[in-house]
Amino acid sequence: MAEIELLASMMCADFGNLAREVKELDEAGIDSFHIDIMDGRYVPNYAMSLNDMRFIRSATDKPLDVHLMIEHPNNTVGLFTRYLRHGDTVYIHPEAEYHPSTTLQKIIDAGLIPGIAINPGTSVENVRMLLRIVKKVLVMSVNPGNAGQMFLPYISEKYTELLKIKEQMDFKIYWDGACGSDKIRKYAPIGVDGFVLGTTLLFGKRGSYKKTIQNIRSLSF
Ligand code: S6P
Ligand code: MG
Repeated sequence: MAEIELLASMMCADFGNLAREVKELDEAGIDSFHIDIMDGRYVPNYAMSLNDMRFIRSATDKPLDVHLMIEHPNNTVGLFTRYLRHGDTVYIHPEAEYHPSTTLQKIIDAGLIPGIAINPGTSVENVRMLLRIVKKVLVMSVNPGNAGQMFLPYISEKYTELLKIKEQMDFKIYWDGACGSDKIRKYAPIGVDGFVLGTTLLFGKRGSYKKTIQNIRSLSF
């Protein structure tokens, strides 16, 4: 089994000590920083924005994983891509766009990794064509907008479908929302490539990030 990727959901970090949070997570061995960008329209929250992303981009050499929860990202995706670098990912929500493939092409043209995020209420069938374009699929197991929500069990069948399609195509699958140790134990061995860690497993815990991340990695063996 390939080693799983662990991503820190930075909207859950302590913003009073953001520089320290990034440094500690970086040194603790996190693989990538997940940045939840919201516009208060596509989702009922604001969370992080462009300047938060820019700061984190400047504070680490690890990849950023930018999850755009905004309406019509085609209009503003360039604001984000211009500050990102080779190896960084940008996800859009296909439902938020008239022509998602045009927006994905902008991400590709910027030299970045294109991804789509799939809402709990969106079926794999709805995004099937886009799976040929993207390199990453972020499967939401909560409705987008907030951390600390309950896992929605009906999304599980999407993994079965996506893992099957993945055998013929070239994309990776990531878990986003309410990621607990039971989910990593179950889904890492069957081929889910990475997990976004928020309040459920990583933030607000006793002990160092290093110890927490070591414990989480041991779940997948
Ligand atoms: C939700 C967002 C996610 C969460 C993360 C929180 O809109 O896309 O990235 O921040 O999943 O994790 P948890 O464990 O608090 O649900
Ligand atoms: Mg997210």
